[in-house]
Amino acid sequence: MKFIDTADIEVRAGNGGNGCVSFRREKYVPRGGPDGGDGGNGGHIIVRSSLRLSTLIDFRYVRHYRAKNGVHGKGKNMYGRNGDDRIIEVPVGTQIYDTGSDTLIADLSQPGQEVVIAQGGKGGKGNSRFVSATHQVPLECEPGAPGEQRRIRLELKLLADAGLVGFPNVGKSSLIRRISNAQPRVADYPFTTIAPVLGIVRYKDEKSFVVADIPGLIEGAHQGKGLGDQFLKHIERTKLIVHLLDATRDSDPYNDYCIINNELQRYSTSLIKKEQIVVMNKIDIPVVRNRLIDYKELFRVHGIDLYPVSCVSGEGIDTLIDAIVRRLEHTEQV
Ligand SMILES: Nc1nc2c(ncn2[C@@H]2O[C@H](COP(=O)(O)OP(=O)(O)OP(=O)(O)O)[C@@H](O)[C@H]2O)c(=O)[nH]1
Ligand SMILES: [Mg+2]
Repeated sequence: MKFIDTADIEVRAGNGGNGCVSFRREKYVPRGGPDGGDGGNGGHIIVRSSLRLSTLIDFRYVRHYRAKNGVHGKGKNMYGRNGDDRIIEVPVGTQIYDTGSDTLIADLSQPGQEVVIAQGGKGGKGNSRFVSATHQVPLECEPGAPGEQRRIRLELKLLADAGLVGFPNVGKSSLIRRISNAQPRVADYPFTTIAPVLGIVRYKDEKSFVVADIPGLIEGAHQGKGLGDQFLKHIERTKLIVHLLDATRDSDPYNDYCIINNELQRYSTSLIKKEQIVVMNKIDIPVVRNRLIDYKELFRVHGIDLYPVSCVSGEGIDTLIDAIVRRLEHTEQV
C-alpha cells in the first residue's frame, strides 16, 4: 500500500503592466509623436521537480505563491520590465491536480521537469503602438492582462522509510506524534491505533523521512490474536524497523523484544532481516529510569544498543532521530 502526501495551494501569476499614453515633449520639437511604452509581462508560476526534496511538508506552511507583476510602460518609449517567474520546487513523483475540476495537470516523474501552471498576464501596449498613417495622435493604450490564478493540489505517493513496531500501549503513536507531522490518537488502552498512520519527520531543515505507525502486536498475532499481523505488510518495504519497548509492562523487556521479533519472523523472513533500532520508552517514569542501567546491560549482552527516550518529556528523542537518519543513510532496503 502506498500512502499519499498531499497539499493544497493557491497560485497567482503576475499581472501584466499597463501600456502608457504619452507624447514626446521637447523644446523645439513641436507636436512630438506618441511615445508611450508597453507594460511588461507578468511572471509565470512554474512547478519544477527536484531530487533535493522528498516530501510535500513545506507546503503545509506556505500555501500561497505569487509571481511578480510586470512593470507599467512609461513615456519615451520605455517598456516596463517583465515580472520574474516564481519557481516552486516539488519532489520527483509529484502529481499536480486542478482542485476545482479535479483533473490532472501534470505528472512530474523525472527530475528537472518544469510545467507552467499559471500564465502571467501579458503587458498592455503603449500608445506608440497604435500609431498609423491615418491615426497620428493615438490616445489609446491597453491595460495589462491579469495573471492566471488557480488552486491546485499536489500529491506524492510515499513509502515509509522506517516502521514502528511493539506491543500495544508502548507509545508508538506518542513517538510519531512527537517526531512527525502526524497526529494519531494516543490513549492508555491497547489497540488505540487500528490502522497505519504515516508521519513525515523533518530533520535539520533539509532532510526528511517517513515513519509508519502501525497497530500493536501481541504474541500469536500471526495466528490472528489481537488485531493480527496483517498490518505488517505496510512496513515490508521500509529500510528500518524502530522497535519500541515499555518497561512498565509486567514483563521482561528482552523477552518482549523476542516475542515481537518472533511475530515478525513468522510473518516474513525479510522483515526480521531488516535493521532495527531498539528503543526503551517512558524513561520519565521512575521505575523505568531506576533500572535503565540494568536494561541497557541486558541488551548490550545481546549486542544491542538500547536508545532510552521519553515521549512525554522529549528526553533522548533527538539522539534517536540522529540514529534513525544515520541508519537510513547507510542501509539498503532489504
Ligand atoms: N509517562 C509516559 N507515558 C507515555 C510515554 N509514551 C506514551 N505514554 C503513554 O502510554 C499510553 C499509550 O500510548 P500510545 O502512544 O497510544 O501507545 P501505542 O503504542 O500507540 O498503543 P496502540 O496504538 O494501542 O498499540 C498513553 O497513555 C501515553 O500517554 C512516555 O514517554 N512516558
Ligand atoms: Mg497507537
